[in-house]
Amino acid sequence: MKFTLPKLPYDYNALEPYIDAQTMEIHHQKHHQAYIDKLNGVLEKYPDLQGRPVEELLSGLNDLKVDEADKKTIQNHGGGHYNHTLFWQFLDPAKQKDELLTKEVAGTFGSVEEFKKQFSDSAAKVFGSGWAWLVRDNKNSKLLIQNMPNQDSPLILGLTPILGLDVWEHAYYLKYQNKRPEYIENWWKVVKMV
Ligand code: MN3
Repeated sequence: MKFTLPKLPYDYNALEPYIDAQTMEIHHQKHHQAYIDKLNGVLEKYPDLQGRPVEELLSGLNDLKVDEADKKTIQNHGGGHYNHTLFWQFLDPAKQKDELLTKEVAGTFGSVEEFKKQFSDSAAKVFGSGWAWLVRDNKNSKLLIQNMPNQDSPLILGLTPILGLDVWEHAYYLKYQNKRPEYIENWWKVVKMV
């Protein structure tokens, strides 16, 4: 069974004016689709890995019996597929809140505003392409902010993603050009959970 592009739970223009329809459409149909195609492509060589959930491929990456180059392809494109699948779900024109998470975030970081400030600062500091994540450390269940380069999934480090922000230029360049901090600030206006 091959991986397929998940449908968005809203229209491409639903996040206007903060994230524009053209960016959403290209990001979903071209970028996300390309990660899926390359992931499916590399798995053609490994029938025993086909049908395994992408979470399992990523969290067990180091134990996969595959060539090093193919492992890197699974890390990059499996991560790309997994990260983007989550990213679409983090966005919500209706901005529904998760009260329990909001409470925990406030408890961990001092306040929701302080969390947003720390998360935004972290996202602004990603050098080149990557993501900022709010994750839960599987070792102690604590929340923390963690930047990841490229499409590396937090799962690789034993961290469970809770909320993530794509700061690759393809996520914002059409509308924001070099103004990543402005994109980050506006992203909070269409994100759910906190
Ligand atoms: Mn992206």
